[in-house]
Amino acid sequence: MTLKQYAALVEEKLNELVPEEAQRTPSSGEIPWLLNNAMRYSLTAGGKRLRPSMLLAAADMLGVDRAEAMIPACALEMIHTYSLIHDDLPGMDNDSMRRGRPTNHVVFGEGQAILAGDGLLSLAFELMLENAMAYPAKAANHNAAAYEIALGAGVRGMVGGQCMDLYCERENIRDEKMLGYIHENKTARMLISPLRAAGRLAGLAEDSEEMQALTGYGVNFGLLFQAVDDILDVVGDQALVGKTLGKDAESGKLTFVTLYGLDGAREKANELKQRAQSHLSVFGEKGRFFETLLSDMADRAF
Ligand code: GRG
Repeated sequence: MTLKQYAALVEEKLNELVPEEAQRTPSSGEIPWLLNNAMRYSLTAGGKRLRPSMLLAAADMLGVDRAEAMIPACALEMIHTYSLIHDDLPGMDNDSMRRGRPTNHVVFGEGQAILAGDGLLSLAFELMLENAMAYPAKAANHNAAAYEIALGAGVRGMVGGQCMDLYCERENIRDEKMLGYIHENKTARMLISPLRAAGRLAGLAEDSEEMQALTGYGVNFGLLFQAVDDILDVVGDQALVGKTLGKDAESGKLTFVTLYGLDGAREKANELKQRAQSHLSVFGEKGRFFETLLSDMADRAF
């Protein structure tokens, strides 16, 4: 299976989980149409579905039933979409384009956009807990998978990283160690958690060779993803990337490029690619999806 094929499965399930609703006064227990449609607006705006596809591909690689992995995968995409909606708000990155469309707050207003983000975040956990209850014999694995996703998304992960990112931008702090913390948490943790969540669904022990390899690949792939994002902000084509470019330099943001220069950032990207690659040997042929993903990601920076 390719990334496109996994993404198509995710797309179909997301459409089923959050279908378009007509305007009417909500009955108790229903999602109000406005909240539903604001969540759906960003959720179905055509992202790459990278995180859920990684979860499904890792689940396949580890022999987990794909039907069991589908809800954690979609939940991860909901959390990622919430983070994009909130990141684009005037109080954060203040952006008007995302996934090739006007941002959520431009269309629905700031208050509703905040709620659309809150809604996607809580719906993700509602669905994962419901899914865990649907597989009582494997509830421990499902809970552990949801725990990995909570860790990656939360105060010890993406939210923590975003907090320090905002702080450094406002205080004009440019320090390599802080940059490492921000990238690892704001970006990489949401790319590590799909792999670790799949490992948990498969019942892997923390100290197993596979879990360590999944984590090692995820850390390096996640940092590579950020390095590529930073490089594309300088040399990318806005129509292809689907968001406003050139903002990092304008805002004095701490990035791989502002810290190491363009050539230095490309060198780092190459190192990260090699390191991620080194963790795949344990999976042999079954790791092919992740090998291709790595090359495709790295190639975007050169
Ligand atoms: C608001 C808690 C909170 C966190 C925001 C999303 C985010 C964290 C910051 C956005 C800044 C940024 C560009 C980070 C780089 C990593 C990233 C999340 C890129 C976008 O992800 P893609 O390329 O997007 O997977 P699509 O649209 O394809 O899903």
